[in-house]
Amino acid sequence: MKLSLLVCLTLALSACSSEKPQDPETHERIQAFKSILNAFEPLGLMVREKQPFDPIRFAELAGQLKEESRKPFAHFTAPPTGGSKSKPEIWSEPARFAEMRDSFHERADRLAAAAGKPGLRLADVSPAYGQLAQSCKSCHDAFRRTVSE
Ligand code: ASC
Repeated sequence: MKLSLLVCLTLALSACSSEKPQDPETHERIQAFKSILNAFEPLGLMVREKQPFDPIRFAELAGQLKEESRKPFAHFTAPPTGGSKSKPEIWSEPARFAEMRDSFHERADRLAAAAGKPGLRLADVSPAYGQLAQSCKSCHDAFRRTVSE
């Protein structure tokens, strides 16, 4: 009884949504962006002083973020057929997209380099973290929709 109610509700809600099923490349891309967040979020907690600053862990996470930061960009080969927030400008303005991608990678590299210094304090890395976060935001503002299509 409860299960059939849940099935009905799920079907009713999906009928309301115009979202198309996610294509395989979109799925890969989203997974890769989530792997970046797995490093970005705990770094942010330390930068915002919600968690104690642990320089060893900060450097590990910044190294992980640097490595993960490259991965989503292998999964932008073709415009999505569904379930994606990617704007068509990614494919119609590739030079502008590539510039933002490269800037993101430079900032991820700079954060990892800053985090690798001995005797690290929060003040040594928070500006580089802020610049990286700004890079995420600028690219999302330019190239990401607020809802999937
Ligand atoms: C996040 C998230 C983003 C970025 C961005 C940083 O946690 O999901 O898209 O940070 O807001 O400015």
